[in-house]
Amino acid sequence: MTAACNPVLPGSHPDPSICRVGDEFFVVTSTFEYFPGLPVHRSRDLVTWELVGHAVHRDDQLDLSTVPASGGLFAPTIRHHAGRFHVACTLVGGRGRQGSFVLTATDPAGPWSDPAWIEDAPGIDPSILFDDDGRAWWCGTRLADPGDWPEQTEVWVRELDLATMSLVGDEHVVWHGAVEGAVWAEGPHLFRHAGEVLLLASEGGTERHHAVSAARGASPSGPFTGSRANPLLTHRHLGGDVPVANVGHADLVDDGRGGWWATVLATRRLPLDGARADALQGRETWLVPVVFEDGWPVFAPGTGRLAEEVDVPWAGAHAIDARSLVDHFDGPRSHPELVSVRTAPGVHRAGLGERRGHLRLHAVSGGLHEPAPHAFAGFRLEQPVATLATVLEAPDAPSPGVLAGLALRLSDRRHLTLGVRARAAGPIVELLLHVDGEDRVLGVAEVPAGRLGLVLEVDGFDAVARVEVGERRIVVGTADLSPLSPSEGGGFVGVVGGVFVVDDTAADGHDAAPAAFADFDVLSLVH
Ligand code: 6LW
Repeated sequence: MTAACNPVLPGSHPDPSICRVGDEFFVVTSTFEYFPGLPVHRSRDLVTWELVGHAVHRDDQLDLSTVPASGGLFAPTIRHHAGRFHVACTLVGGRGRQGSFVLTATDPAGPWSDPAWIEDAPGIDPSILFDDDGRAWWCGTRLADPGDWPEQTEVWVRELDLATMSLVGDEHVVWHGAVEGAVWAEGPHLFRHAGEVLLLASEGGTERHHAVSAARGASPSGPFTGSRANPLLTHRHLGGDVPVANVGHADLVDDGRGGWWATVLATRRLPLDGARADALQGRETWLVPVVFEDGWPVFAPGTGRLAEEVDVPWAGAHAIDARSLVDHFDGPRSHPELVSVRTAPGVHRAGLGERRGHLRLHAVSGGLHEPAPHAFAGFRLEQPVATLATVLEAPDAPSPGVLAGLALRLSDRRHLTLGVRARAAGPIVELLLHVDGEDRVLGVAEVPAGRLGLVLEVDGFDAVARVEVGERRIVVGTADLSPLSPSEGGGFVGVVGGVFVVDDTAADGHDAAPAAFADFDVLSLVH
């Protein structure tokens, strides 16, 4: 088939930005508190995509250790200029350095540079236009001060001096959104097209009212005139009972064959109690065909809606299956898709060498509810139906404060754990749902010490938790996962499923001496 299957980057891959270099396309997405950050995916045909690297792949590039959940690395932009990839992004929150910066690399697989911090660049969602005349222009969005209404933001533009990586010349506020009263004008990108400058920006907020609009002007610094067809792409008028919603944050690329494409973020919606809620995957990356008419982009021509299959006429035939992600922890490096929560030196990678074939996680926090680095390694939940599994040893000796096992994590405030706890009376496996400061016990099973399999079977908003002891399969409990839906639990990130260990006798923070550890034989996420 030659159709791209949407979402082209399933699982939590929000705020996509795309560029083309020769016959290869590159997409970068936002990652918030997760490390490594800012994955770069590559495709030759827009149909099959592979992860080639992360723009944030070293602990010393940026300090994520104290960023809040859904803080950290916000919407990035990727562009290629003078032989180098440039990723512009913003680090939000935490006690380390914040603000906007640029990372560069000649090879998207890395190494990526240290950040070049851009002074006097308030706000978020930076983007760079490398203009035809050799000049470069920076644009971003920030809260309007004073705004005429709350949540009003403004898109601003300044020239970027590439030699010094600093902003020069006058600042130009060019856009507040297409409609009077628009909130959260954001995700701006400037393009040179047919001799004019095209401004693409989203508005309405990243949830139900998300929408993409366009404006045109003679110069990157404006003034810009909006399209009379704005918003050019949205699902907000379709109501909540739709399989795909929250459509926005578009970036554009020409395919070098006369065609145009956009990447956007969108959320799948699944039935819940007679209505729908956002799927656990959160905001994902979708591909949308684009044509230009009278100088304006037309998104999803003929329908104006995102489609699950998008025909790419020049792509070869491919079969695309839902992927399984498996790490047996026996290679020299961990699986490239494996992510950890906040940068925690030595936590998620030190384990590999200590016992070949195992991932050893040292507890660094007392609980996954803490806004701290966690001893956690997981994969994005890419599809609504998935099985997450691991194997570990239930210890003989009691260690009541220590819990180790599987977690489905939406945020610090919302997660499900299936964990082993070693008490004096023998080990137990507990199924716990943590919601806003409260642990709900959904099931407990007594198990013998020794090797155990832990399994979480997820189907939409339902989960079944099992423990496997030899040939025995014991159901520990079932869970309603709807509190982990991003539309219920909030935030910018979808659910990540992985292994973890916590020790509530451990001091907070990653400088503490490791109090406890757990060895995991495998982590598998079968979709
Ligand atoms: C991002 C902004 C947004 O910076 O949400 O959807 C913010 N839009 O553009 C976090 O993803």
